[in-house]
Amino acid sequence: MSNIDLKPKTKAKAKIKVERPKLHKVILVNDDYTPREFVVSVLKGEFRMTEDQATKVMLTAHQRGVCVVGVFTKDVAETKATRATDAGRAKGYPLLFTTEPEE
Ligand code: TYC
Repeated sequence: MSNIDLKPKTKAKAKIKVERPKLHKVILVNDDYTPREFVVSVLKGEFRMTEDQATKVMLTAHQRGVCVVGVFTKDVAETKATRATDAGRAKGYPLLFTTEPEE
């Protein structure tokens, strides 16, 4: 029997830095032409909001110019903003949803 220790005395441990993915806001932008009810229907359909939630968000954008609709991973935020904007464009409305990274 050999007494040679084949196991290294120290273990090299790779330190993997795990970072939370940056979240991105979806922002609803006001305009003068898109009907209020249509904005509410898009918010309900694309962002799974209730009538009450959607109405509050729509009114905030209407009164202040913009309103944060929600916060998502970059991919999800961009997909939802594009789909929601396209829903307006399909009806000839200038409805706009943008995204921006959260601080
Ligand atoms: N300002 C629009 C109107 O008076 C309604 C509206 C609200 C449109 C919010 C866009 O993001 C918006 N018909």
